[in-house]
Amino acid sequence: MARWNVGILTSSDKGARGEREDLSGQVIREMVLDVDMEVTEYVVIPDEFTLLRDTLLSFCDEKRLDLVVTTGGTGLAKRDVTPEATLAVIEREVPGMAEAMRAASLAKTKFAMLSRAVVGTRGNTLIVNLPGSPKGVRECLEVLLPVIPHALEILQ
Ligand code: MTE
Ligand code: CU1
Repeated sequence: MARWNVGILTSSDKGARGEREDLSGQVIREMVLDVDMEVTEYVVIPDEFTLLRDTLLSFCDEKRLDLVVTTGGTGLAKRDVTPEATLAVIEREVPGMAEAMRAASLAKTKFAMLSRAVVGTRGNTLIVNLPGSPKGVRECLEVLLPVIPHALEILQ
């Protein structure tokens, strides 16, 4: 059994309608496996604030996951509301983690400055927003994953 339980929340209107395969969710699944984590919850839902917020609440308070990784909905499109839903449920922000992934991403693409991704904690759960593209997910998780097990240990 893996040490940490992870939930993946993909925020995508097209994905929820079955019009787009969730490659970003797959990248998250593969990458967390390497650091003693197991994906026990996985959903693809449309970019709706209430749905996102309630799913995050359920992942934290009912499923009691150690880590929730979201992908998508962090940009400037009118329907991008993942950061707002995350801010509605977290108790404390972890700005350094969001800053670190933005800084590292900025070295690869100028468009990284357009992600409004938030990282924070609710109870014993760490919530991490990632951008929507598989490339963005990979580049951001590469930065955060080496630090996340230590973060989770402190959070217990
Ligand atoms: N970060 C990394 N590391 N790599 C990327 O390719 N894409 C950016 C940015 N962050 C990107 C990235 C782009 S183009 C956008 S619009 C924003 O994330 C927001 O993406 P989202 O709306 O899919 O969450
Ligand atoms: Cu973009």
